[in-house]
Amino acid sequence: MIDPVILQQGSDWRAQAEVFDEIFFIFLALGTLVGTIVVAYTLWNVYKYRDDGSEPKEDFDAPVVGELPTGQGGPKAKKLFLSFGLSAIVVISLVVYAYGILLYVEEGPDTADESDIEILVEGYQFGWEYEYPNGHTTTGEMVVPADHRVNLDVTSRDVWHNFGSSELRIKSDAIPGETSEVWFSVSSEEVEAQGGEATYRVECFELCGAGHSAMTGQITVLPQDEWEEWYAGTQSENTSNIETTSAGNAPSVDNAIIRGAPT
Ligand SMILES: [Cu+2]
Repeated sequence: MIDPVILQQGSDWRAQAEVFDEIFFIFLALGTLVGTIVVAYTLWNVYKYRDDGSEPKEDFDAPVVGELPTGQGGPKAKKLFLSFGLSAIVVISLVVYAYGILLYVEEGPDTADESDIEILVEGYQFGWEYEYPNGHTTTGEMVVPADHRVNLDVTSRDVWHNFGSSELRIKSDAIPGETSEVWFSVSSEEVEAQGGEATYRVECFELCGAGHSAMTGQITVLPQDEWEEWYAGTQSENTSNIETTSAGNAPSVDNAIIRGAPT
């Protein structure tokens, strides 16, 4: 069903979590560096130009309120243009870098399309229903294979919801009558590291009613072969050990809350 060669390429993809962690680290590091320089330079000037009771030097060219401290091309002008220039370089580099890397987050890795898993996610008050390509549906728990790009088409049955998993760094509006797309991929190394089955908490990120806080779910990532076995079992009705429900048959609020409760 799925080409193992294509699967192998998948392990080189970068997960959104890695990308966002990198962006966070670079902004934190640069922010700390620039902040340290600015604060240190300020303190140094406070010390250097402190009032020590002596008479001011006559040739001291003090800044004047309401005037740019450019001097006449003197040392102050150099400082001004140096600080503007360095700031511009830092800011422009960050914009270009962040924009480029966020395009990857938006588009995702290039894949051979047949290896992608397409899942329809439908939010309802108060839970999540997932529909797989073969028409099988689960509620609460989404089961996907490792090393594949998983494309989610997110929509809602009733009011505005927002589907997301903090650990996977994915988040997408769930709006009635509209579909928003988001993708994710979990490597088999990560699945192994989590003991042969990786799980991620899913939450609703849009206040949608009384049961909003209980509107949780789970993404379970299985190794390729285990997932194929599970998926094959879903082809025939009700053979899966995952709770199933037919589309359009919305579970009651009470049931959803019980299911969403931590176990
Ligand atoms: Cu919701």
